[in-house]
Amino acid sequence: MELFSEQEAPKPPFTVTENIDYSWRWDAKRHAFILQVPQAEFIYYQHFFNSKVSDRCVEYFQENDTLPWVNTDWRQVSEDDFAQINFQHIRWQQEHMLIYGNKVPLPRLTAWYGDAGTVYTYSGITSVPNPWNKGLLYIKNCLEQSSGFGFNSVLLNWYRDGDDHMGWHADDEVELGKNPVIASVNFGETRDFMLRNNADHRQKIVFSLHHGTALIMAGAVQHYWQHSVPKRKKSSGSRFNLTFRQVFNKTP
Ligand SMILES: O=C(O)CCC(=O)C(=O)O
Repeated sequence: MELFSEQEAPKPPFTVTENIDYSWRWDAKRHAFILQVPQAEFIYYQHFFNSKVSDRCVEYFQENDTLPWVNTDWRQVSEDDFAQINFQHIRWQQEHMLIYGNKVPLPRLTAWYGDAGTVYTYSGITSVPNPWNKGLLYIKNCLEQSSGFGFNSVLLNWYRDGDDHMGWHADDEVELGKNPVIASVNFGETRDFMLRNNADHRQKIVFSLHHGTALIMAGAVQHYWQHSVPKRKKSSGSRFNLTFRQVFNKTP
């Protein structure tokens, strides 16, 4: 090791199209990249959880009384069979949405957890919270301690393979307040998380979210930017994404 060598700042692990007026810095204290773009700030922890914790989370989310979590091709499990499986920790649901009057399954599995009363409605689906469990509280506490933000609920998304995805949208539901802070953590397969500016859809940001990453979205991002997780044919395994949120108008 060279004496007095300067520590090199890590390279930014995201791509931003040239037409965006942006700046970024490495926050050595938080061990995170801070990316600033018009009307939004992102805090990106490239290694938020180590591989031991991240691997355990992948296992924890799938533990059940019917199928092994390592080799199961979840895509092949029918909706009816899936509904019979008793997951030990997470109450996964196959939700449906209405498209032109037809009921179609969401292209992923979901679960909603939170403090009592944190009812959340998105894509016409109203979710009543499951009570917190040990694993989710552990993740929530880690995020709260590192970021200084507080959260009272979490939406879990299970992308079984590269066909599962999430279309362009913003988390701008009224119950999340004016400028919601949303913290996303990621386990399993790497998938791209994309943002585009509402004005022309030509300004784009891409975070490649791998096992153990955390990404916090803050500022007015939900009013000026949409995000999505596109299909990726080459991705064959499961990815778990958890977005921690603060729901304000709790129902009694
Ligand atoms: O899976 C992701 O990274 C994004 C999830 C998301 O957009 C959402 O829950 O609103």
